[in-house]
Amino acid sequence: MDLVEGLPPSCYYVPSFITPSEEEHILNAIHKLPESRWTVLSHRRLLSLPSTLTGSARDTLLAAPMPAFLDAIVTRLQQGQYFETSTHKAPNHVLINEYKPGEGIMPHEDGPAYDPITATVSLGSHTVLEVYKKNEGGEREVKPTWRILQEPRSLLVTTGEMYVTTLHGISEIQMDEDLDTKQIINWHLLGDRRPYNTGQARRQTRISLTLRDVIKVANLGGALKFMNKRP
Ligand SMILES: O=C(O)CCC(=O)C(=O)O
Repeated sequence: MDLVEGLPPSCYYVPSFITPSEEEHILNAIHKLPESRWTVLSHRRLLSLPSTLTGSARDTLLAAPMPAFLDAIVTRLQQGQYFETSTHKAPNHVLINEYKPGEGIMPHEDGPAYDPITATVSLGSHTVLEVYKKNEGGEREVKPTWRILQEPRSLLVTTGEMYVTTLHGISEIQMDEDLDTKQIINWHLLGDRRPYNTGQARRQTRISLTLRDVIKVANLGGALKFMNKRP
């Protein structure tokens, strides 16, 4: 496995996790989803499948299959044994985020509703994920300690210590700068450094797939069978 050295254990980066035709197939399927399924925020839009989490703590998934257009990714994640230690041994939920150039996500933690394994596949554009340590008081440090370049079609897996001891976010910028072996922790693992060799890269629209295993799953049986229809 492609462990990202220099980061707290364990973080894996896999370039070309999916092929260009798989990327196109998945993007087409996402673009066919009804506009009404998206939640539009000021700096990105997002969509949860099979559904958003419910319950008073918003930590429960209503049992339903993952979308069929993610079959290849889910199978490959299981083959790679990334979810070997998680409750259901496979992701059961995907959060789809769409970022236009200049959009991003505030530094945050992924929280206790999920097993501590996050698998992110990037579609359509690269981005740079910024990872922040927490100080002794548990607050996040002002500057990121690490920057991870995620190429289109790559996989990033965050588990273990890294999941609980750090926060991650994406700056709201159009152009990523300072891209080199010193400043990008996974530089040596990139599949193709050529687009980044000038040290700069302009972002395009990026769709990320964040696959996770929601710990609590409610089986509501036949009454809600219609929710099991796979997009
Ligand atoms: O889009 C990304 O790569 C990050 C998404 C993220 O941090 C999240 O969904 O919690």
